[in-house]
Amino acid sequence: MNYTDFKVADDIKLKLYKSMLKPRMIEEKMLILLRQGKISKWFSGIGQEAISVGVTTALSSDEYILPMHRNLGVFTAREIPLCRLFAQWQGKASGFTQGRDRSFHFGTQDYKIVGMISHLGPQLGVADGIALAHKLKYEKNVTAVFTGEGATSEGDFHEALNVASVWNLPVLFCVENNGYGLSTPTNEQFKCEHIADKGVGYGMESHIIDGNNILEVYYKVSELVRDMRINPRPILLEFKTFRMRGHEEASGTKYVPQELLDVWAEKDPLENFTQYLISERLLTENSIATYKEEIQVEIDENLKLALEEEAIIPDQSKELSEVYQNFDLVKIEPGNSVNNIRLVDAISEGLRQSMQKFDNLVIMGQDVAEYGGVFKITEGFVNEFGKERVRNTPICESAIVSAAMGLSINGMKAVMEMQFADFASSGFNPIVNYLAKSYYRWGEKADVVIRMPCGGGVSAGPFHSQTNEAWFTKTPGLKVVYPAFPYDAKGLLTTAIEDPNPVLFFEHKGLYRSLYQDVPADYYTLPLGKASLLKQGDQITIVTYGAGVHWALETLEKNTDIRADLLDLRSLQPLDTIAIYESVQRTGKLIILQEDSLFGGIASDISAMVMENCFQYLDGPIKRVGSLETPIPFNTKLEEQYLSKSRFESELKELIAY
Ligand SMILES: Cc1ncc(C[n+]2csc(CCOP(=O)(O)OP(=O)(O)O)c2C)c(N)n1
Repeated sequence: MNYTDFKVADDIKLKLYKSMLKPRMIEEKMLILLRQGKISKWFSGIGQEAISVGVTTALSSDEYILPMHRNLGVFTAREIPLCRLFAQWQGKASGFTQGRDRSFHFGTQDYKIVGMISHLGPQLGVADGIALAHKLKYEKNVTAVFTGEGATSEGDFHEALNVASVWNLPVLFCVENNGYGLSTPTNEQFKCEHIADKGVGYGMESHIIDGNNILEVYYKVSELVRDMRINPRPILLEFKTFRMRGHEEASGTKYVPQELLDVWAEKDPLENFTQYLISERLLTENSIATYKEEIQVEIDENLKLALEEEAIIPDQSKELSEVYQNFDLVKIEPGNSVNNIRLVDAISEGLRQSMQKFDNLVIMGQDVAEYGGVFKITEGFVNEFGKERVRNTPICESAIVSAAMGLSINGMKAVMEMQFADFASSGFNPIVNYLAKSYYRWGEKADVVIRMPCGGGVSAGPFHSQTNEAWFTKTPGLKVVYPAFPYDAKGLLTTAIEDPNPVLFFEHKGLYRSLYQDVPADYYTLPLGKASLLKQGDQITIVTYGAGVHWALETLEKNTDIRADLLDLRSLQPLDTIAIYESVQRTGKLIILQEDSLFGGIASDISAMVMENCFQYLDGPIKRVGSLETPIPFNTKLEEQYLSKSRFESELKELIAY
């Protein structure tokens, strides 16, 4: 192995040696503990330590690193107390996730490490967001993100590299090409010779580095990041290395030819570097023994602490109270001056005033800049706030949701406009797995609002008409807001932006331009989770939201003899169950109207909750009215037939007559 080409000071060489020795020794210990059933799964990084250690040492401690499951060396090189690492792997309370997630699935702001989620790819986009925040704050920091070569097949890899390149973000994409995915060799994973070759396609500088040569890794990465700080740009690095053990310990290496293991065993990064340092007289048998002893003492002491720590005693209220970051809304009352405006104007106004209030707020979305978004909600924003804060994005929902998360991690706020709510499916993974679970897993908020232009009645067919709130109300950790009026839309949007938790903000397209309301001109907020009682009556309770509110209002205007409570939920998560129960207790009957197809929607859950909590007050069966169990069709007549609107009146009358 060639070490002589890389000029590195002797003290750094020794530091690199010790930094590689430590994860190797920890792993050897963990493999024993694993066999004893004292820790859960283990993903070995033996033979790959030079990459984690070299990259981490080349970065400064205030630069974020987003490691993977084989990057123990990142954590140890950042000098995380080992007792906390061990407690994490044992699912103990002093671990970084309090037993809520395993292995390396955690982050820590104290050490500027943002751990992976199991889905591998999304963190590449998160790195983009972190780097973007640095850029917007004029900080000259590089962000390093790791991935295996297998995960480069995920769309997230492509999206994140493309965004980083188009936005010129200082992200170091570190691909550890260790020969295999779980068991899949590289020739079944991708067709090009080197992953680094892909850099050309993204207009991105790329390099191949011998990932088993610690001096090469450290030297080259140091040079590159020095330059990236002055001249911000993304760089793709392919580290050639090999996975010496199974994907995780239980899966073994049977499918790996022995010759390959033998060849790569010769290239062991620690073994070779040790020999080199001995030949350079920087190490002796004695000093090696001393270093090993020091590390062994550190491991043993910390392991003792972790093993002695009591097992977690489950506390339901603690778990339930730590899904969302606590947020005390400072209610800002609306002023007296009002304008009679449409829903679309109210949302635009709320967004504009939030941009004025929070100078760390960034809007991202397709065509949101000069074009003003397809619904013109951000029209004129570029002139007022500039292109850095009102960002057109490539068509890559997953990377942008992830980038929004990254902005939040690095101290900013993000609003992302889904061009249509339907397209949230292309960013679904980071929404439900990253944003939703982050606070619960490691206490990191996701200060992100995703605006969701949604809904039918506009003859736009199956992919531009869905109202897909139920995809998200299902997922703990997300808030879901769904206003039906301009006044509510503005006040709820400003609150959603103030709230540090991830909020899906549904905006019904059919309501955008079809109704006007007096809306306070100044900034104000409205609390989430409070339904609005639009009409009061003693005969029946109608619970609905979004366009359903207007369908119910029309029905009541037509049938003036019906005396109904009409409850507009406004927010689905949190849900105002108290308002629902109070009304049902007064009227004794409940009909729930939703625009979405019936099965698995919010109506079903409200129905079940009322049955469980108000059964004794009910004078009839609860009725759910939803749209047909088909995709939403394009043809106007077919769409009318599909939508629950067409059946609501008769169902309402039937229940009243019961
Ligand atoms: C979206 C997703 N698909 C599949 C898996 C299962 N899985 C976990 S790691 C892995 C292999 C990853 O290979 P690579 O990216 O090369 O990293 P390595 O494990 O080799 O370091 C697979 C298939 C997963 N966790 N997430």
